[in-house]
Amino acid sequence: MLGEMKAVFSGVQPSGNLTIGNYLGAIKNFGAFSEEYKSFYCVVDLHAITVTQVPAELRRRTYETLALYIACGLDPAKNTLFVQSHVPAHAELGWILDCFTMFGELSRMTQFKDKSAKHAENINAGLFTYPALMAADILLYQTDVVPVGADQKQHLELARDIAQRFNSRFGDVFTVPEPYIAGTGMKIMSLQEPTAKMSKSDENPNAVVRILDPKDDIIRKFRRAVTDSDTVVRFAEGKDGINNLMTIYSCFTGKRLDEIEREFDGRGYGDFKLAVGEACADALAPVQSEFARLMADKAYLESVMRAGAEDAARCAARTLNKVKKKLGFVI
Ligand code: AQP
Repeated sequence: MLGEMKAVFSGVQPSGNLTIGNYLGAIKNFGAFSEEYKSFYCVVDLHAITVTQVPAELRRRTYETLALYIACGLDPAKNTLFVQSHVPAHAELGWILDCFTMFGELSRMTQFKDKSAKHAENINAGLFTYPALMAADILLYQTDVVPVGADQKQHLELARDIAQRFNSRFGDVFTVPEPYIAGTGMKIMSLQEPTAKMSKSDENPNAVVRILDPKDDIIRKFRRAVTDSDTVVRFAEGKDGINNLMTIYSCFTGKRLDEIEREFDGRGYGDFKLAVGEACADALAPVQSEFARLMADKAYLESVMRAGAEDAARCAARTLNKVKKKLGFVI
């Protein structure tokens, strides 16, 4: 709780062009909290540099991610939208929480194992301690709810453990956050390797549908999606490709899985893939046009990020001061 209100926090890394996994698993669900929660949505650029970034691209994607937040329906008047590095309290509490996070806990994080396998040349300390910084992001705002995709569940459990560990030593300093993982949108898989998560940094362009992809590309990528040798549109074990496409179709149309099975009964995969592509492109079209309008007005985006950072810094300072006092720092 932040004062009288419940708080929600989430973030997206500006580490690539955002995918429909980021959209369905995270951003699309953020707006639901705006009315009743004090809402903080952050572009987490400090997290992005755990992997090598090209500076000009990181800068561009930071603006783009903020513009996408707004284009996806987050009204800056009702949501605090900001850039992580604009609020130094994140890095400061991140360091403090490093000292309350165990080496063994961090070693068990599957994202660390996956990313260090993928970036063997750059297994840096930040990649390892990423979950402690993520805990700081969340705990600074006395967050009650964190809307995330299922891939972030393990990090969120660690944030809860860190909060409880700190609270049990120093009293009730942090709200212990709960994850909010949206129904079928929880984990969108790669279109080319449907047992692996769809990731914005995937190098295979056909594996990933991006929020800003033109309609023709979206349709083409779904047409090429890996399925199976069966011909029935049915959600079942061993049909990872079809299960993923059904999940995506369900998220974009609101149809249940059994309704989808009935709709495509007796029709081939070709028809189904085209329908998924069209539903996806149609749903993203208004987001894309709003995004283009916003990106043409950098001054507006800068005013949003400045106001957001001021508000976030004010709220974060209250928690950080409390933490410092508890630790015995002279403030
Ligand atoms: N495939 C996915 N399905 C559902 N949710 C997803 N999210 C990411 N991919 C999927 C959710 O999007 C939010 C922001 O993710 P992030 O930017 O913090 O980083 P990530 O989880 O590491 O996402 P990527 O796309 O895989 O980025 P890269 O390639 O840079 O590592 C989170 O809530 C996440 O759960």
